[in-house]
Amino acid sequence: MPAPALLPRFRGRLHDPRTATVVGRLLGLAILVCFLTGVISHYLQEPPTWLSPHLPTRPASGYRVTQGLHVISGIAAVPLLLVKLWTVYPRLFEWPPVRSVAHALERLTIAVLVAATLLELFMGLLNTIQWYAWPFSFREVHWALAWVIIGSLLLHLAVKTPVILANWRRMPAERTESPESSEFPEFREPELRDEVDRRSLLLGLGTAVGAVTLFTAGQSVTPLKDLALLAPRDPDVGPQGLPVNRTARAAGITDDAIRDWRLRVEGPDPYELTLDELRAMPQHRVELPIACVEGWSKSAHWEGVRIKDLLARAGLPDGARLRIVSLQRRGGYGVTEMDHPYTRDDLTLLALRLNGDTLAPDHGYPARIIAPNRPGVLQTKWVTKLEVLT
Ligand SMILES: Nc1nc2c(c(=O)[nH]1)N[C@H]1C(S)=C(S)[C@@H](COP(=O)(O)O)O[C@H]1N2
Ligand SMILES: [Mo]
Repeated sequence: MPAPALLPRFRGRLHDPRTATVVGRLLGLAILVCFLTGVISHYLQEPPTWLSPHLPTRPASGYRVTQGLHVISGIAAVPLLLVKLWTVYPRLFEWPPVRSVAHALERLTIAVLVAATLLELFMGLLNTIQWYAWPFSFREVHWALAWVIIGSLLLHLAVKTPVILANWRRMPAERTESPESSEFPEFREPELRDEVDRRSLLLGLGTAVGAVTLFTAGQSVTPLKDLALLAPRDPDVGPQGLPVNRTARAAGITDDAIRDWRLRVEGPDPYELTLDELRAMPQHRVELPIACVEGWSKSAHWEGVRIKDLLARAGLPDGARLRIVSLQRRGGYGVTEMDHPYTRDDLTLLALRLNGDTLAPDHGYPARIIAPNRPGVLQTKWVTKLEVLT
């Protein structure tokens, strides 16, 4: 069947399987890193019951690294995906559009893969600038789409294995040793010309990936912080040198609530403490990062009382599973849960001080949680009650 005259014809030489393979490999690597670090983030933030008693609290900065990588690889995937789509988009106009059932299914898989990946990256990017413009839960949809992407990607790779293998290595261009071919580029072998063009394309792509990475990675990679011109967050900007996601005012923390503040610990031997009584308990100093899911992170010095000591005082010397309740009355993350590995860890504090001073109101005054290898969203501020869960 001849193709309708209206269909565009493509003469550009980089819409070929070799270019698609080379770019696809890099994109695949970015997606793999993004997926694995995303799985880690998901399970640290919302562990299923069977996993929650086994979460590792070391390395203490683990989440800072994995979530930093998650956002870095996601951002790098944007130019990679755009170039990959440019390389293969003439396939959209293939004729006939469907050759067999298998071919129809293959095209459908690719449609799902492309749509899901575009939406996933776009949602993620908006999340890093704290724009939750969705009528649905960001986290649930981001998580579900990740599996759609991995499933359709594996199918895509399986179908394309022969093409990928055939193009994995550069074809040695079969030279016909004629003297003109080396002196006059226009007489060179077509394969050789393509290789030169492909190198230019990859150089441009590499520059784009390098630039977006270099100009954003500094929000979590401290040595690059002065280059983070495109990063939504400057890790240095905020009270006590630390960014703030939700301010005390936004969380509805009133002066009255703070004036009457007590810490209540509910366990076998429940008790209440005033701030002065808490300050009279043994204080410990730790250096731990706040690592936000949105990709910024910053290390700080915290001082306060070990959660372990507070639980021992309530008759639970080995730690316990906790519900942590904050003064916050509206919005998410006012109530969080913390399992054994964290509550018995020496580094997990109910922090009263940050970088040498009393906590700023926006950082959770009078008291907040700080724990190792823990997503920022679970480092609860304005804590007022610790409830033992059984
Ligand atoms: N009660 C409460 N605690 C909270 C939040 C919140 O919204 N409410 N935000 C969390 C998030 S998303 C992050 S990244 C950290 C930020 O801590 P910081 O503002 O002290 O830097 O606090 C966490 N603690
Ligand atoms: Mo966060």
